[in-house]
Amino acid sequence: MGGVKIDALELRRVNLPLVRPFRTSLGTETVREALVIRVLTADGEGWGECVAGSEPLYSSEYVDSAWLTIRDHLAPRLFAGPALSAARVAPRLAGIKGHRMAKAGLEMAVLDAELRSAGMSFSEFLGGVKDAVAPGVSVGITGWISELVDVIAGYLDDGYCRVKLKIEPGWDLAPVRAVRERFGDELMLQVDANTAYRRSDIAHLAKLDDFGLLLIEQPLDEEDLLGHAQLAARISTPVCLDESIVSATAAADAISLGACSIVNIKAGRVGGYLEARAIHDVCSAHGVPVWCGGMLETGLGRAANLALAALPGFSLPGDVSATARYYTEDITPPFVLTDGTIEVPQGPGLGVAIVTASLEALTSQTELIKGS
Ligand code: NPQ
Ligand code: MG
Repeated sequence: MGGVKIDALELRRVNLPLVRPFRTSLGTETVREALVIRVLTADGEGWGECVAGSEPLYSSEYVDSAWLTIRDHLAPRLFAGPALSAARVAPRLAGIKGHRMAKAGLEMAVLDAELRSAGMSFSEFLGGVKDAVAPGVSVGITGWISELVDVIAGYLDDGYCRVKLKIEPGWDLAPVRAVRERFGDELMLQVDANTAYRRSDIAHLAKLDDFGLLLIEQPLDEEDLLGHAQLAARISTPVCLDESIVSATAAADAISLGACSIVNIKAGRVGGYLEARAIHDVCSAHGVPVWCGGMLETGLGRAANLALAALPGFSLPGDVSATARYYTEDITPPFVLTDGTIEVPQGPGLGVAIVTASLEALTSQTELIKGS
C-alpha cells in the first residue's frame, strides 16, 4: 500500500433507468443519474462513484455540484504532491469545506486503484468478517396500499429478509398496519421518513410503537438532533439517524445526546469508506448497532457497500439490495440474491469488472481532467 501517482481523472455522467419509479418523501425518481469517477495511474486505474443525486433533495450536493467541485477544487489538490494513499485523500482535501459525496467518490477511486495494485479486496482492507450478507429492501411509497403489499410480497419471494417502508405524513400508520396484517409480526420491518416530520408530530409518531418496528429512520430535519433526542425519549421504537450523521464526530455526538440508538452508515454521506469505518468503530464502542444504507448505487458502489456491510458491527440488514431491485442494465455484472444472501466481492479492489459496452451506452457526458 505505497500509494498511487494520479495522472488523470475521468468523470462520467451515467443514466440508469429504474425498474420501477422510486418514491420517497423527497420526490420520485425514474432514472438514476450517477457520477462515475475513474482515476488513471502510472500502473493502472481505479473506479469510484459519487452518490449525489441529480437534484439537491436528499443532500445539498447533486451531480452537477459534485462535478464542478471535483474538477475545479478537489482534482487540482489530488494532482499536487507525490504518490497518494487513500488514507491521505481526506487530509489532502480537508481545506475544502463540505462536499463529502464528491470527496467520497474520489477516495473510493483512489482506494480501488491502490488495492488493485496491492492485490487486496475492499473487504479485507476494511476488516470484513463475512463472505456474504443478507440484504433488506427499501420500498417506495405507492399509490395504493394494495400495490404496496403486492410489491413487498414479490421482494419476500425474492428472498429479502427485512423490509423498509418509506413514510411521510399521510402515508405512515395505515401502510405499516396493512403490512403487519398481511405479513405478520415476524417480518423484520422498519420505516424511513427522510426528514418529513416536525417536532410537533411526536405524538403522532408515537402511534407507530404499536407495530413492533425495528427502527424509525430520520423522522426529523437533519440538523434537529435535539428534536430526535426528545422524540427518542417519548417513543419506544428505536430512533435511527441517516442524513444527520455526516461524520464520526456527528455519530458520537448524536449517541451521547440520546438522539439515536442505531446508525445508518453511507460512505458517500460521510466523505468516504474510511470515515464510514470510523463510524462503525465509534458505534461499536458505544454498543450501537449499525447497518449499511443505500443510494441506488451502480455496481461500483454496490460492491463497496457489500464489503462495508461485511464488518462485524453491521448487525442489522442493510439497504444493499441485488442489482435487479433497481436496474435491468448496470455498468458491472449484476449482484444476485441467492438463498437470501449476496456474496461479498473478494477480488482485488472493488472486485468487479466494468461492462464497457454498457458503460458507453449509458454515459451521457465525459470529461477528462489531466494532472500537470
Ligand atoms: C435513504 N435510500 O435511505 C435513501 C434515500 C434516497 C435506498 O432508501 C436518488 C439517489 C434518489 C439517491 C432517493 C434508500 C434517492 C436516493 C432516496 C436516496 O434515505
Ligand atoms: Mg434514509
